[in-house]
Amino acid sequence: MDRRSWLKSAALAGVTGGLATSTDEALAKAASNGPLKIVSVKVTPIALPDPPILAASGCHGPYFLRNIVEVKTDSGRVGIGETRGGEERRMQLLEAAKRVTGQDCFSLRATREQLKDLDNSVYAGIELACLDAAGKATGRRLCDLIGGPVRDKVEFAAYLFYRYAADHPTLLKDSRLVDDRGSGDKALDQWGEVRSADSMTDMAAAFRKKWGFRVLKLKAGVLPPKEELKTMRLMAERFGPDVPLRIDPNARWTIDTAIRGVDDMRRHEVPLEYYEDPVRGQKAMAAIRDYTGAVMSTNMCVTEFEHIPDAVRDKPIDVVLGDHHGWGGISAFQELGRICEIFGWQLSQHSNNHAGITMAAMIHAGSTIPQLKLASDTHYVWLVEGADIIQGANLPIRNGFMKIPEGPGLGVAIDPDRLARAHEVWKKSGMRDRDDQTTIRMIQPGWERKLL
Ligand code: GKR
Ligand code: MG
Repeated sequence: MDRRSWLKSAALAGVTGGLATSTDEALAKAASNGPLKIVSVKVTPIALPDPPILAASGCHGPYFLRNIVEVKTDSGRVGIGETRGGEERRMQLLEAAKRVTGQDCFSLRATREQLKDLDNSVYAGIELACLDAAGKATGRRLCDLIGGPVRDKVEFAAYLFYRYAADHPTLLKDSRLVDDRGSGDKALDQWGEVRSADSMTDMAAAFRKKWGFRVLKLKAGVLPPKEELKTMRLMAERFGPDVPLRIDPNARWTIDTAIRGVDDMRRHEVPLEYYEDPVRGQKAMAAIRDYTGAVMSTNMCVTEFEHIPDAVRDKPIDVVLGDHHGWGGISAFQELGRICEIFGWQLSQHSNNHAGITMAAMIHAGSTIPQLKLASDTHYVWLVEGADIIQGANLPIRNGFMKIPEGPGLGVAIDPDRLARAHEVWKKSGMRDRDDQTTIRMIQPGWERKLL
C-alpha cells in the first residue's frame, strides 16, 4: 500500500485503534484549528420567575436575576456561561468582555489575572463560557477538561424555604410582575403557604417523595426561632436519625438564641449535620463553636481566600460552603477543596437562585472535587418547569443526585427563544438588583432585619 492510500485508510479507520470516533475527529479538528480565540463576548441579563420564598433578607421578589455570557470563538463555536445577576456585575462583565476579546479560551490563568480587579463572579462567568467552548472544540465534557470526575453524579440536599403562596393576592399586585401568573391553577407553583413547623415538615416529605433527597436543609432566620427549632424537631421525628438535617439562619440569630438552639436540638436528638451561619462573623461563630461543640458551617464568614488566615486562627468553622461564582471560578473552587483538606474542614456547595447553565456547572465542578463529600445546596427545585433558558426539560434530580450532563462542554445548550423571553422580562420588570426587603414589606409593612 502506498503512503497516500495508507493515510486515507488510517483516517477512515481512525489512527488510534481501529474505530473512528467523533471525539477523535473533534480532537483532530481542534488541533488543526490552533488556539480558540475569543472574537466577541455577549452578556445578556435575564430575569426568571421566583416564588415568594423567605430568608433573613426578606422575601424573594417575582424574579431573580442572572447574567448569561456567550463567548464566540474564531472557530465559530460559542461557549456559554451563567453568573450572578445585578447591574454592577453586568457592567463589570461588559468591561471583562472588552479585556478578553482576542484571548485564547485555553489561557484561563492569564484571563484570571487580567480580571482579578473585578468581582470574582465576573471571572467565573467568563471562565465557564471558555471551558464550554474548549469542551465543544475538543469533544470533551467540561469535567474532563478540569481534571476529570471523581464521581459520576453529585448529591444535592433539599433546600427548604418557608414561603408565601405563589398566588398571595398582595404579591400578584406587584408592579414588577410582567408574566401571566395568577391564582389557583395559574399560580407560579402549587406549594402554597408554608409558614409553620407542621407545613414545613409536610413540604419536606413532599420534596423527599418528588426528588428523593437524603439530606434536608432548613432556611431559617424567618419565623420566631422557637417555631424553626420545632420544625427541626418535627422533621427529626418524621424522618428519623438517618436523614441528616441542616439549619441556616443566615446570621439572624443572637448568640444566646444560637446556643439555646443547640441545646434544644440536642435534647430532641435532632440529627444535625451542621449548623450554618447562626450568627454573624468569625468571632461570634467561633464563640458558638467553642461553647457548644456544634459542627459549624458557613457561606458568610469565610467566602474568599483572604478570610482563611483568620479562620485558621480563630476556628469558627468545620465546613465551608464553596461556590464557583463567589470564590472566583471552578478552578478556585477546586483549590478551595485542597485548602479545606489541609485545615481539616469539610466542603459543601452553596447556591443562590440560578438557571440550568449554573446547574450544569455545579455538577461538573462538584464531580471533580474529591473533598466535596457533603450534599450540595441548589435552588434549582424552585425554578418551575418550562422557565429555564436551557433546551429541554429541567435537569433531573433522582434520589437526590444529579448526573453529569452528557455531551461536550457543559452538555446543556441555550434555547434562544427562552433566553429572549427571560431578557424581555428583565427589561419590562425593571428589576436590576436583588431586593428582598421591598417584597416582604408589601406583606409585612415596617419589616426590619432585626436579630431574633
Ligand atoms: O436565596 O434567600 C436565599 C438564600 O438565603 C441565599 O441568599 C443564601 O446566599 O442560600 C444562601 C445561603 O446558604 O446562605
Ligand atoms: Mg447559608
